[in-house]
Amino acid sequence: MMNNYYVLNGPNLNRLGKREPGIYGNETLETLEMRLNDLAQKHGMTLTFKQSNHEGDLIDWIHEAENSKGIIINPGAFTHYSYAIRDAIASVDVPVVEVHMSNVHKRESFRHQSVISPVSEGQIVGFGMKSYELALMSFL
Ligand code: DHK
Repeated sequence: MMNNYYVLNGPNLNRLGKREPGIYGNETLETLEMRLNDLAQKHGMTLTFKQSNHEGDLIDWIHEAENSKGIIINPGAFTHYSYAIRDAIASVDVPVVEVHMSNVHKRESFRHQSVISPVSEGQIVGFGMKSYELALMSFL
């Protein structure tokens, strides 16, 4: 696949729609994937979607994405402390954009730190599902 990008979602993002709707909204992960597919199609991009609640799965998919054009990742709470995910990103030569639905800087102080940002092209936070669409657009 020539113009393929990975969209990786970490722990608890399978709960979108049910999980803390005041923070994460009412829409599901399936809706997010449909929205992103629509946008990708308009720009001749294809997407590979993955979600896991397990750190090792995310690491394996980062390695697997090494031949893709880019990775959009929301590592969930792993963002704040997973050196293993950070090192997996550093181990592949693929641009990575970190996204968060909520504005992590407005929330608890443990969410203010990202160990992922130093190995990412950029970080988009606070725009709900639009954070992912903006991340996809950053690859144009
Ligand atoms: C998602 C999570 O699961 C949290 O652990 C992060 C992020 C924030 C989000 O806003 O998408 O702290």
